[in-house]
Amino acid sequence: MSFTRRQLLGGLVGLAVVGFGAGGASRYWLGRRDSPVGPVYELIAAPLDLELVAGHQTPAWAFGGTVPGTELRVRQGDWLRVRFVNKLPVPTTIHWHGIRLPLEMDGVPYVSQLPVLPGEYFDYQFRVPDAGSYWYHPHVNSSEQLGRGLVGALIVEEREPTGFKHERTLSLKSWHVDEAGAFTDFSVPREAARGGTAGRLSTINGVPQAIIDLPAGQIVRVRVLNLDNTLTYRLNLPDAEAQIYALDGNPITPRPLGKDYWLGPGMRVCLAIKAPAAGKEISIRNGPVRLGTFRSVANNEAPGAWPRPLPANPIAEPDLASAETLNFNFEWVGSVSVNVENGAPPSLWQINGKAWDITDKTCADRPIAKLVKGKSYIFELKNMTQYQHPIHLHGMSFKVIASDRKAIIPYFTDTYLLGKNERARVALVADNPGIWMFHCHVIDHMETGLMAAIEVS
Ligand SMILES: [Cu+2]
Repeated sequence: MSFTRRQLLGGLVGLAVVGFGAGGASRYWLGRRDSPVGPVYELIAAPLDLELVAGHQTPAWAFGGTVPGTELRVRQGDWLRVRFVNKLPVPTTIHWHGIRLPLEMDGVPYVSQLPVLPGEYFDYQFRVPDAGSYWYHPHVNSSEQLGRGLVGALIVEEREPTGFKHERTLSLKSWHVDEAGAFTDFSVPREAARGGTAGRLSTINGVPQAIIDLPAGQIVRVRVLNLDNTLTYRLNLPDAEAQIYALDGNPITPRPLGKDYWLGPGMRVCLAIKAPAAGKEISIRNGPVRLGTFRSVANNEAPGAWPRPLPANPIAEPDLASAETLNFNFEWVGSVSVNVENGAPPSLWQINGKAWDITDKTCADRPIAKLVKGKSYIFELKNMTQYQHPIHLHGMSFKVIASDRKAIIPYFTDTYLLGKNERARVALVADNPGIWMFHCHVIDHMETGLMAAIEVS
């Protein structure tokens, strides 16, 4: 590493973390609101009473006054500039899931930046290299903060027209609420030791059983984002004409959606759907359970054509012949009683024999692997548990190349859903220096050990 944490934090304190009370906050503003190189957003996180259950209020937390949060849009290659204002009663950060960006913009507390305290703001500014569907969320007390609604879509538009004339974003999230809209526990140790604590009320864009209109006869780009803490959605659209155009932001050669697509927490799938005749409906389902409905609405346009494949993102191709192989074993070490008395989360999961402790600010000082900048690596991912884990890497995308469970058509992603007892191989070029979180995106698993840091220098 070319810096120590102390220097990093010292630099940031002076540079960008500025309390409102400091006076003249605007003089710290680095961008312009009419910036020619990309949009400038002011994004406020604040409490929001929400009617998820009819007739009842749920004390949610929200980005920009909505759940999911304000949909941020920026064009590929441009700068995204977000002044993030914390009006919550707790410290927080924003992590930009799937975006390849500099470490100091990555939103990991005590690694990228200090937590943004109540009443403070932080300016996030970075260039977005890849088009696709991404999302943003805190990386602090994630069970509660994501659980209360702090999730939102970040859409990076292609620089040239793609041929899609219509587009929808569907953010999936299930809420930990009871029949009266009150929050239930976001994390229960005995559930964290299994598949994770599931919410009970499924929503699309914050609405239970949402109805989404589509223009009849048109091909619609439908971005489906799993912003849930826990659930893997077995996404299916019975009888729909649907093609997959991109996985987790990165284009693939279009192929039919098929019977169902397993969309783990944090993952995204970009579909093209041919809307049926006016008045017809398509169920949006998780396995056999209906989450919502597409409804076709009459329109005057000529019938749409299937667009060509989306253009590839500029991700470096790993050199498999020279790549060094690193093994990562994901293990269950459940002992639910540990630590529960003192309020700390139990330690239930490990990567290569090490459990991450979210209460220990020094964990990132002990990276589980050190990669040489510019070199290619193959990660051999071995799931030694009976539960599936959506394995996510910050800062870099990787190419999925093999699995012992299914045929893989190699593709780039930031999150791979590693099945029960599955072994998979992914490859990458370590081209982004920093200390990057490598973790399961079942939030319960991440907060009870299944996280590590990988250093690139
Ligand atoms: Cu997991």
